[in-house]
Amino acid sequence: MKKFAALLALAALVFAQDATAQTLKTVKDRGILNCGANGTLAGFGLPDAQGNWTGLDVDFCRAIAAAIFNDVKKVKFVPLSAKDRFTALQSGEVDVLARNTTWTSSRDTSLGLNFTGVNYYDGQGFIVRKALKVNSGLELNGASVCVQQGTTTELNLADFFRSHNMQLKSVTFATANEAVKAYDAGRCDAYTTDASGLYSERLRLANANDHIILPEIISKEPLGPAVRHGDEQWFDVVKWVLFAMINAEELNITSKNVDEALKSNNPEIKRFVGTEGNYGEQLGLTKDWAVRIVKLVGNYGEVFERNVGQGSPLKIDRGLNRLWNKGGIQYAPPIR
Ligand SMILES: N[C@@H](CCC(=O)N[C@@H](CS)C(=O)NCC(=O)O)C(=O)O
Repeated sequence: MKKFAALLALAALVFAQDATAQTLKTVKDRGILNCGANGTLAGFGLPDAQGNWTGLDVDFCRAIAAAIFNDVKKVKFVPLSAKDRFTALQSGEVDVLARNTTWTSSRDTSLGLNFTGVNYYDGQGFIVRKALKVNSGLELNGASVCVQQGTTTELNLADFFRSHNMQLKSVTFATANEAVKAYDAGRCDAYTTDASGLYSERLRLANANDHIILPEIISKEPLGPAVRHGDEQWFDVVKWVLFAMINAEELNITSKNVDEALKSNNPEIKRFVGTEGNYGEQLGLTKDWAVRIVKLVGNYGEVFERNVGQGSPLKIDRGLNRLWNKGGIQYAPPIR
């Protein structure tokens, strides 16, 4: 009887997993990927007046669509606030969340999410008016700091001041827009967020040159895409789309030369482009899954430079986001 109950429990578990492990099929049947994005952060996720979206995270969702549909238009971008982003993913409103979201232990466990990697290694910083004559975050004792609710930023800010025995007057806002406006209007001495966000938001200040970004980086903010717990296949697909973009850069495969790569005799390149092995099929995709990504969206370096690097108004240095063999920490497991 005990054996039977155990068998029943196992069957229920298998069924439950099977019942939820449907995201790739759902997306294919629907013919469109629902991508939870930032709707107001230049460089990461932002639509223009015509509704054309750009950004590092936006391009990541396009890469998933390229791998599945061979068509980057098959993505619906759902703009999400910091506060609402996790419920949108948990409830199934979006298939993937790619919205400058920090990978933390509680989000990875109790929120029921799986982070699929890191598409931007970031850290939290401060911006202040030059007129304040402050050169370090450690000189901010007693300062008022504008910050956004529902973020790791809010928590790190409190930690930083407490650990340095400094008095903090935090002024919180629901959106970055409100927080930046308040800072620009002089309601706070400083504004704090992920350093990438500081570069982006600085573009919106009335006189960007009147402000400086302080040198301290007070936290680790590994930003990455996330999916729901309970669907291993979908987790693998989203994870390997990111790894394919990073591997493409390492193999010097770009959107410009990917057709040449199809003729290569290099075994690593052959596995990448699908002229050897069935690595795409193993993911539930096609042989040319990675070629589609690079051809239609680009490799990681191309996407970085276009959205946040030298080809963008943000002009952020690659820094930690250089490949592991070029002095950074971006690293992807091999396709084999
Ligand atoms: N990486 C942090 C912060 C993410 C975040 O939401 N940052 C703000 C400031 S850069 C933002 O994107 N706000 C956009 C908005 O509220 O529209 C986290 O995951 O909690």
